[in-house]
Amino acid sequence: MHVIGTAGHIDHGKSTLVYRLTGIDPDRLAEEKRRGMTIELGFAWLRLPSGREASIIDVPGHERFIRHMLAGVGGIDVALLVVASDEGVMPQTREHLDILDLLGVSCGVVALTKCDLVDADWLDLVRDDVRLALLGTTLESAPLIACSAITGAGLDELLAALDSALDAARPHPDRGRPHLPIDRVFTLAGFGTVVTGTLLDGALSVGQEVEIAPRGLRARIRGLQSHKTKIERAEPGRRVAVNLAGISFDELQRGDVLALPGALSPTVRLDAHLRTVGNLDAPLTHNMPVTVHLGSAEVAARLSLLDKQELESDQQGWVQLRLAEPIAAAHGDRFIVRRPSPSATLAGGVVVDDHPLRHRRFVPRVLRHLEIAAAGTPEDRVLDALGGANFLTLDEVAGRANLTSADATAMLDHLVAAGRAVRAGAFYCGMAYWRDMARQIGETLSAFHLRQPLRRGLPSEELRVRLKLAPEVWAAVAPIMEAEGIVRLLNDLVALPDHEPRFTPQQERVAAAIRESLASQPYAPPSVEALPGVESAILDALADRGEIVGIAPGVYLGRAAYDEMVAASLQSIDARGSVTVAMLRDRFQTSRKYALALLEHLDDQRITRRVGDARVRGSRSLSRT
Ligand SMILES: Nc1nc2c(ncn2[C@@H]2O[C@H](COP(=O)(O)OP(=O)(O)OP(=O)(O)O)[C@@H](O)[C@H]2O)c(=O)[nH]1
Ligand SMILES: [Mg+2]
Repeated sequence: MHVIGTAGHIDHGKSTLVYRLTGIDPDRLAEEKRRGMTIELGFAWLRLPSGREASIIDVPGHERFIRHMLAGVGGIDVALLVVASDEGVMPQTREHLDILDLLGVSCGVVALTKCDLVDADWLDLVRDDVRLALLGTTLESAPLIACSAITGAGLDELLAALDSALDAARPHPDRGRPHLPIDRVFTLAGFGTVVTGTLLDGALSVGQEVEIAPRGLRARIRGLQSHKTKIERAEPGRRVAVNLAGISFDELQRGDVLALPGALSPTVRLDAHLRTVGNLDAPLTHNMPVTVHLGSAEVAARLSLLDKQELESDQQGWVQLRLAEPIAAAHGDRFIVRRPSPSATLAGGVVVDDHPLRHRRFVPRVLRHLEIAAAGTPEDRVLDALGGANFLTLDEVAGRANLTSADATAMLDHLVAAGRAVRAGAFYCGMAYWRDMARQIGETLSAFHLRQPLRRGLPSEELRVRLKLAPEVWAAVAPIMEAEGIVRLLNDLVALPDHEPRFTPQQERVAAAIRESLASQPYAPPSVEALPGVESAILDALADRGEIVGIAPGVYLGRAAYDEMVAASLQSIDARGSVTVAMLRDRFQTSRKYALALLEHLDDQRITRRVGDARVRGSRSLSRT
C-alpha cells in the first residue's frame, strides 16, 4: 500500500484532478465548496491500471494553509506535483517542491493540468520552465504529463505514470514499531473517537492496546477502516481510520502519534542534520525562533547551530532544536523548518538523536557523536552509545544506537567477546569506563588499607556510593571485579585481594591481653575496653577476623564462647520449642545481663525471634558473620 500526495500552487487544479481520477471529491468542507479552494487535507483513493490500490492525500495550495499541507506530506510515497499549463511555475509550486525535496520524496509525477487552455508552443515553454524548476531536486527525473481534468486528455498517461512511480517507491518497512501520526480527529455517532493517518513501521490490529504520544494516554483499538472498508489488521503504508475506545476526541489533536504503549517517549530536544533551501532571503542564525513540522505535528522551537556561525542558502549543518512543547519523534524522522513570520520554508532535516543532552556549540566530540549517530555502522553506534561513564541496559543501548533489541544484543555479544565492552548482569559499559572504574576501585582501596591497616576491608556500600553506581548495578559488577582479581569480597566488605590486616607488635600484645581476658570468663566476659592500650581499631580488627563478636555496645564474646552459646540456644529451640534468658543464664552460669544481650543480638540478626518471654527461630538461618 502506498500514498500519493498532491502538491502545487493554489488553483492549479489539484482537487479537480483528484476528483476526476478517483470519483471522490477531496474538498469535503462547506467552506471549501463556498470559496472554491482547498483549506484542509482531503482524502481519496483509486485503483490504478495495474490493479493496485493507492491512497491520495490532496493538499491546499494557498500559502496560508501550508501548515495543513505539511501535516499531510510527511507520510507520502509518491508526489503528484500539479502545475497549471496556463500559469506555469508559481511561488507555491517552488515551495512545495522545496518541501518534497527536503523530505526526500524522490518518486513523483508532474501533471501539467489545464492543457485544454493552452496551445502546443505555450505548453513547450511551460515544460522547459518546469524542468528548470525540478533541476537538482529529488524529482529531477519525474515525467511531465500534459493533461486536462475537463477534457480528460492525458489522464490515461498520467495514471500509467503514477503506476510506474509506485513501482519505484520503496516498500514500507515493518520494524514492529507501528506508529501513526494523527492528521484528523473526529467523533462518529455510535462509534466515538476516530483518528486517521498513514500507518508507518509496523502493523495494527483490532483489540490492541495503544498509547497516544506525547500525551501518554492509553486507549484500545475498537475498529479499523481503510478506504471506508472495515479491516481487522492494517499493514504499514496504509491510510487508516482508527476507532478508539477509552479516550475522548477532545483529548487528542493533529500532531499526536498513535503507537504501542511505551514505544515513543516525548522529547523537547532533537539533534539533527539540517539542509537549507536554495533561496533564503537571510542566513539562518544561532538561536533563531522557528517552527518545526514533523510527522503531522507542528511545534515552535529555537534553532541552535552546532557547527556553523550561520547557515546560508543551500548549506548543511548540525543543529539542535529546542522545542517549546514535547513531541513524539524518533531517530531518522524527517522534518521541515519554517520561519513563522513572515512565513517561509527555510530548511529540512533528519533527526539523528531524539533524546540528546544540551550541547555547547563547536565541540568536536559532540560533532563526532552526531556523525556516528547519523552515518556510523551499527558497531560504531553501539560503541558510541557505550562511550559514557555509566552502565546502560540493553534497551538503552538499542535506543541510542537505533537498533532493534535483537541486533543490539548480537552487537553487544560480539563487542563483549572482543573485549571492547563489558557485560555485568543486565548492564553494559564500554571498556574504557570499565578500566577506569577498576583503577578507581584500586586507588580507593589502597588508600583505605593505608589509613586503616587493621580493617579487613571497606564497607561495600561506601565504595558503591563513591563509584555512583545503583545498588543493582554494583551487585552485578562486584562479582566480576572479584573474578578479574581487582577486589576480594568479604560479605559486606571489599578489600584488595592481597590485603591482610596486620597488627604492630604493640597492638599484638594488646590483642593477646583481650583474648586472655575473654578466655578467663568466657560466658560473663569482663569489659575489654578498660584494658590498657585498647583502641577501637584493634577491637574492629579482631571482630573483622571473627575472633571476637560484639553482642552489645562494649560487650564482646570470644568466638568459641559465642558459637557455643548460639548453638545451645538453637538446640534448646529445636528440642524444646524455645529458649529463654533464664535457661541460657543457668546453662552457662552467667548473669541475666549477658544472656539477654546475646538473645537480643540474635533477634537483631533475625536468627531468633522473640515471642513473649521466649525466643523461637527467626527468619534467617545461622551463617557465620
Ligand atoms: N480548463 C480547466 N480548468 C480546470 C482544470 N482543472 C481544474 N480547473 C479549474 O481550476 C480551478 C481550480 O481548481 P482546483 O482543483 O480547485 O484547484 P486546486 O489546485 O485544488 O486549488 P487549491 O486546493 O485551492 O490549491 C477550478 O475552477 C477548476 O474547475 C482543467 O484541467 N482545465
Ligand atoms: Mg484543491
